[in-house]
Amino acid sequence: MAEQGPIPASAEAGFVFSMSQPENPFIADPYFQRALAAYLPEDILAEVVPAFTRFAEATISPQVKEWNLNAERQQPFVEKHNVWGARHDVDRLVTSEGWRALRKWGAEEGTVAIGYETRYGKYNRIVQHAKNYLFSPVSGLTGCPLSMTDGTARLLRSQLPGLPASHPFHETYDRLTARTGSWTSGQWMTERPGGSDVQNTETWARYAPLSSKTEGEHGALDQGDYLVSGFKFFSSATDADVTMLLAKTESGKLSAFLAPLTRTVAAAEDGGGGGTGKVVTNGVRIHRLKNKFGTKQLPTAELELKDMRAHLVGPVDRGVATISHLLNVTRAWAFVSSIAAMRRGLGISKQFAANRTVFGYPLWALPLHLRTLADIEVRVRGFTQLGFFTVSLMSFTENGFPESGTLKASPPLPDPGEAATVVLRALTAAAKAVTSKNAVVTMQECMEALGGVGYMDDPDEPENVARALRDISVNAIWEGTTNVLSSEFVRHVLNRNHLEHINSWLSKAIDGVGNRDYREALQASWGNLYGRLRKNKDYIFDVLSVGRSVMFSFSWIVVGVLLAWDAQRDGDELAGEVARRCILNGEGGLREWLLPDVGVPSAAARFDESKERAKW
Ligand code: UCC
Ligand code: FAD
Repeated sequence: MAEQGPIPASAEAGFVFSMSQPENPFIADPYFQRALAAYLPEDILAEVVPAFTRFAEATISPQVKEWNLNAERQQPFVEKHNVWGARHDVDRLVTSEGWRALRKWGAEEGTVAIGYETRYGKYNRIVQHAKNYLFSPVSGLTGCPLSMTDGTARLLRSQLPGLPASHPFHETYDRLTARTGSWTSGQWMTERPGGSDVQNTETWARYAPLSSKTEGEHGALDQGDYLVSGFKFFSSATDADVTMLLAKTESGKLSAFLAPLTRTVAAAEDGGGGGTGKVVTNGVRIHRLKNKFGTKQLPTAELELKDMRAHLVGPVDRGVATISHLLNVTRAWAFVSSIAAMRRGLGISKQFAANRTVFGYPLWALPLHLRTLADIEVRVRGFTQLGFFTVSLMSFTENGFPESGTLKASPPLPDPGEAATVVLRALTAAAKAVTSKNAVVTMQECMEALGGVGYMDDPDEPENVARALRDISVNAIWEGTTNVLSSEFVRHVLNRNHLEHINSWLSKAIDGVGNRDYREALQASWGNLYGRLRKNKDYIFDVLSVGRSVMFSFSWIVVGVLLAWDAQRDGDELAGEVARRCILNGEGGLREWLLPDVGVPSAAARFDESKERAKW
């Protein structure tokens, strides 16, 4: 009898790859812990580390997984009419139970509230965004409405001083910042003629105060003095309680408004029709929900507005300046979520590389694959520093700067006041743009690192890199595209004395870098960029044409400085190697957008084959 050969594989038999169970994402992320230790004082760190460990454990619980799967499987839809064909008083946007549960959980866990509570004092934004970093990858995109809620709260807080206690903004602010029974807010800016250039807005607001006022569903918020009509092309918080929006007034200029999405009919407007007290739409009709590449859990809609009763926020004709308070907050959420996604993608790729065998070697042991992952590690560490430095500055500009010496390991901060505000605005735009753009490239690399399985888009798979790539791609578009933020960056940096404020801070930070090679490389790069910006200050159009390179070069230099400070704080060997690769080799990804002759002074040497080939 012939000897039986190996059993051929079948669907039931043969090799099946298996990934290990996800680990607690806080424990499995030592670099994030290291970064937090630089930006938080010891007493707060001691309190939040156990809390974050518990929260991170919850993020991988079966319950949270189920909510995410449910949000992914049951996409939102709208019921507009009853069976007889009559339009409902309020369009019924139906979202999944999982999506609603995730949003409620996020609010209760304080992803918005921590930024307004006093518990962490000056450091509240850092703790808040550290929590968001853990929440974001499992948030089912509920970070989107929560971020806009945060932004609206920040904006309203700036308006509260001087308003009587009975003014509805007080209650709205309290609701937006509450952990339970909280409201969410939308942000309606984008219209068909343009979302980057909001001056093209076709929505108008007419001053039409009510003759007598009856408090409604949202208290006095229901009784705004303006009636707003128009068409909003993108609304991601279609099921919000309230929204901030832009509209033109009589002057033809933009103003900012706050309105509830539903309201109670007041006696003054009912005209004896028996409708007083009835809850109706506040003039909002859902035209349709969008079909999107990703973010499918999120109910993004086109909205028709007809006589939406709204309150003016901030001075009339100052709509963009007013709503920019909101924009800067949501942009921070965007970059934190981009950084978190990259770290999660890299974690999955590393886990896969540890378990997969190719050509007789474990995947991680192949130098080219290892280099690919190491490059991402440099990038993620750099962006973690950039993101949390920016968030720290946001926290301190809002709450006051720490006493000198409290943060022993933190890089130098700009001076409080105007200098800090100028640096913060530059960093917020740059961090949002560069991390979001890099997140797209990085998630694609993480997908490729898993081979064909990386491309699978199985809704039941929680570690679904394909979905993460689809979802994260939007970060480079919403809240300002890469080029729009580059333009915002250039215009801001070249405005008045802003470049000098930035130079004072950055030069001080670079001068404090102990390693001579790093310091000289950074001085050369920044000296070059600063000199070119100063020389071309009056040629803004020319600088705008290379705005993307300017912003990426600046970001690369800041990332290098922050990594150098990270390395020198305790001489950690790995941190030193990451700083070296970033500063001297330009590794980590930012180099792709550098202005020629600005970045990576040693790059020229790298192409001097006789010197460098042996080191590759
Ligand atoms: O996409 C959206 C929501 C999606 C959900 C978000 C989720 C995020 C996190 C998710 C986590 C999972 S809402 C739509 C977002 N749309 C945008 O971001 C618009 C993009 N376009 C721009 O940013 C443009 O640069 C504009 C609209 C700001 C430019 O408009 P203008 O009309 O040209 O205005 P100016 O001249 O640039 O600015 C007018 C004033 C100036 O002040 P003054 O008059 O005193 O000189 C500016 O300095 O506003 C000031 N200003 C700012 N101030 C403008 N931008 C800022 C800023 N960022 N910070 C402070
Ligand atoms: P455009 O402004 O037409 O831009 C087209 C191209 O022109 C872009 O590549 C842009 O970079 C480029 N461009 C524009 N200006 C310049 C310039 N000065 N220099 C160089 N290049 C330039 N908006 C809201 O208001 N609320 C929401 O809730 C909301 N949710 C969204 C959800 C999703 C899923 C998406 C995809 C978008 C959402 N948006 C929302 C809209 C988003 O903010 C806009 O799409 C974005 O701001 C870009 O505007 P636009 O689509 O009009 O593109």
